[in-house]
Amino acid sequence: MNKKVAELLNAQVNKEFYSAYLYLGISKYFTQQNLPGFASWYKVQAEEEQEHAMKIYEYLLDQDEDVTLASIAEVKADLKSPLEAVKEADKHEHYITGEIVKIMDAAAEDKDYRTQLFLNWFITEQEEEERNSKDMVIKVEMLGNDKKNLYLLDKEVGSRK
Ligand code: OFO
Repeated sequence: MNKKVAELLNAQVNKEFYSAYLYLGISKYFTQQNLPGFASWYKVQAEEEQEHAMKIYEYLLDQDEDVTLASIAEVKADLKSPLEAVKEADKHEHYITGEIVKIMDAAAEDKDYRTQLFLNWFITEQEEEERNSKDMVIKVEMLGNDKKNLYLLDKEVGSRK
């Protein structure tokens, strides 16, 4: 594998673990706000992000590449409202999509078809995650100002397995 592609994939392992960390932070915020449905939704999301990290980790090892397990950045814990929390997640998903595209570009430049095929899964996944995070922002924007509506929304959101 081309060195640049391997480095970008390595860095992405870290970014996916950071995503898990970020979502755990958001889940914690919602737990502390007594909104267990949202807390559970973001905890499930944190678990999914760990799976994404492991997918890339395993792919690198399968290709006989090394994996650097660098430290994961701290998550700043100063969320001030449910809307800010869901917007933070939405912004992050767009950032991650951009990072996946960068790796795809590097793999395409190197005619690394195997990595492009591998990354297709992530492109599809990001499309779904951007849609989900945007939906969440729209719902909280519409209903989040009213305590009763937020309570009902929390019940709905909490049904995610
Ligand atoms: Fe890793 O799926 Fe979004 O960020």
